[in-house]
Amino acid sequence: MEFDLKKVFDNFQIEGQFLQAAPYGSGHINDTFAVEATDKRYIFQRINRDVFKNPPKLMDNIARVTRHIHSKLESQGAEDIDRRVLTVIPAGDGKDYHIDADGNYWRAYIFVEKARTYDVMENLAQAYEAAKAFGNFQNMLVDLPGPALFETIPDFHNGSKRFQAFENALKADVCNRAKDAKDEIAFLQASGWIFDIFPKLVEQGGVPIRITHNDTKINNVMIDDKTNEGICVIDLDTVMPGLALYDFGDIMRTTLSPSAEDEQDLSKVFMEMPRFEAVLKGYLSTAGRFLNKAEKEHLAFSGKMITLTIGTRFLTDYLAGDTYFKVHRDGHNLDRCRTQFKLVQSITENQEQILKLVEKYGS
Ligand code: ADP
Ligand code: GN1
Ligand code: MG
Repeated sequence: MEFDLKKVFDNFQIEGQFLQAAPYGSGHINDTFAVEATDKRYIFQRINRDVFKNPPKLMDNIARVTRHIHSKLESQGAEDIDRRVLTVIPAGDGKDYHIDADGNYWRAYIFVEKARTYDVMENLAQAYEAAKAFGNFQNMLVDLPGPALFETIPDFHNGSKRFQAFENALKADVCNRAKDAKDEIAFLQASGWIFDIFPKLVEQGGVPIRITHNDTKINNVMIDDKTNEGICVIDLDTVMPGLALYDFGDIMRTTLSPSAEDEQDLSKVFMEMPRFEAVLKGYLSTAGRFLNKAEKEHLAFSGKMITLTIGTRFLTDYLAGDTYFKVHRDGHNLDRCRTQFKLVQSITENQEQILKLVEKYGS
């Protein structure tokens, strides 16, 4: 789909003049563009309406969260604040978004310069810093005033519902693809029992609902080019009530293996213990301030849980005909599912050692 970015740009309160725009990044959900203007660079995003049903409320969440972090950083005397938290640019009418003539919802952020995102962590220091940044992000939102944030995607990490959606997609098998995913289907069907564990912990009162990011994939944190610091947490569409455990689980999912999420050679997909140690230490260095005992104890299990859940979503989308995640080749979602399930197996094989490290650093 082609968009007139200059026209979109002109609907935002930006002093500079539009120069050029190009598609940017490797996110699976929104349409993202880097826009160069005469004053500075911006990120423009067309919000995915199939995924996010209520963009105004979503943008209200993001405005509240970014303003809160902004004022916190200000009171701490932090420098470079617009590289440390996303800055939402208001549209001409003062709203946090602009609706174009075709009904598309657009938003604009200041481009976080001299930093980048990585789909795969290049070294342990980056892994540590990224995990630390996500923990810090949660920590800064512990005292967000006002009513609960809007749930932008209901039941986002509800594994039982994700499993149910998989079963429905399998039954319908609209693209006749189940025959190509027999092993993955069998693996998942044997693992369905896992999904009840975290919701039960919440029900029993041990694990609290907090304000969490809910999409702590490693390419959702910008790493400073010079210092390697996790300078800015981005992709705030799913910041809403959730479990800290899911956030740590997704950090594990996207850092433990040296391979890409869509690696086709599964022999390259396995967890490396030093990577786990780095993210555990990084996350606890900030989140350790507010996590309770039950949360800390269950960190060890969170990676397996979320990796299975995301694998389930990839498999479901493959069976349903690739309607949710952006795909760039045939079988892309199945490839992604396979890496997730392979990683689940690898985590399971290393569970004892994982538990030992959690006991060492988390108690
Ligand atoms: P999606 O929801 O599709 O994953 P993201 O919000 O994560 O979209 O953005 C996609 C990519 O665009 C990110 O991984 C990052 O590389 C880049 N990006 C997003 N926001 C900014 C920003 N403010 N400054 C610089 N790069 C950004
Ligand atoms: C999506 O938006 P992005 O690419 O950072 C997805 C996550 C998945 C992830 C898998 C809103 O994240 O839940 O874990 O893909 N985001 C949404 O790579 O569904
Ligand atoms: Mg993203």
